[in-house]
Amino acid sequence: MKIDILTLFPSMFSALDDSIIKRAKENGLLKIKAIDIREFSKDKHKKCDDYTFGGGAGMLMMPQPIADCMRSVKGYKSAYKIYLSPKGTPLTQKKVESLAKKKHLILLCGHYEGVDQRIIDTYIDEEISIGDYVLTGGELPAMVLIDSVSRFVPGVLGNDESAEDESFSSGLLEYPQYTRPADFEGMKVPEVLLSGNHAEIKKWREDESKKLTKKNRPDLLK
Ligand code: 4FV
Repeated sequence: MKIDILTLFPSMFSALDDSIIKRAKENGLLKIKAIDIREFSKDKHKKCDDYTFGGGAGMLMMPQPIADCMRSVKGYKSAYKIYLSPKGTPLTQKKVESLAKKKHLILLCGHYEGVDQRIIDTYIDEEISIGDYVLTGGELPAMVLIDSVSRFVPGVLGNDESAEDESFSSGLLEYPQYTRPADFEGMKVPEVLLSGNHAEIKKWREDESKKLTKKNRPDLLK
């Protein structure tokens, strides 16, 4: 999968240069590139933001640097172009799995109050939000999207890591999990998990998932 990121802060994406994503980049499974929008500003001072028409607090990212940056990306017309914004559709595991089937994603990261609407109307296929709160920029949401989508790109997760049987894969929250030692500071692992009785274990896990989902995410049960 090819992922191009349009951002005013390309250095933030060094956070992806570790662990699973780093390995996937080295194996050529992921081609991730952060492109500095400011390099495309035609303003003599490389200005990329300006006041909003109609007044109102805050600045907005100007259309020209973003448009030229977008058009500089090879194959931008056929890529699936996403703007990370609190006004977008929620990023869910279902959405993540559908995005993981795309060959080429372009992610636009906003700053200040956001970007000029004409960029969204002209280039963006979908606005996506990672949650109902306001951040200082779209970079962290872009990294959240890249990390979650990468897990579904074949070969990115080794066989000891699995995207199956986890929270949301069954529409429920995942059951509690334990590893050695069976007795940690007097706290014991539930007997059923040591029983080897897979039917019993499966039942216990389903019950625990339902219980936890009812407690933390009753909306998922509806
Ligand atoms: C956001 C979110 C988010 C809004 C103003 C960037 C900020 C600034 N993006 N999910 N929540 N973006 O808060 O995706 O431009």
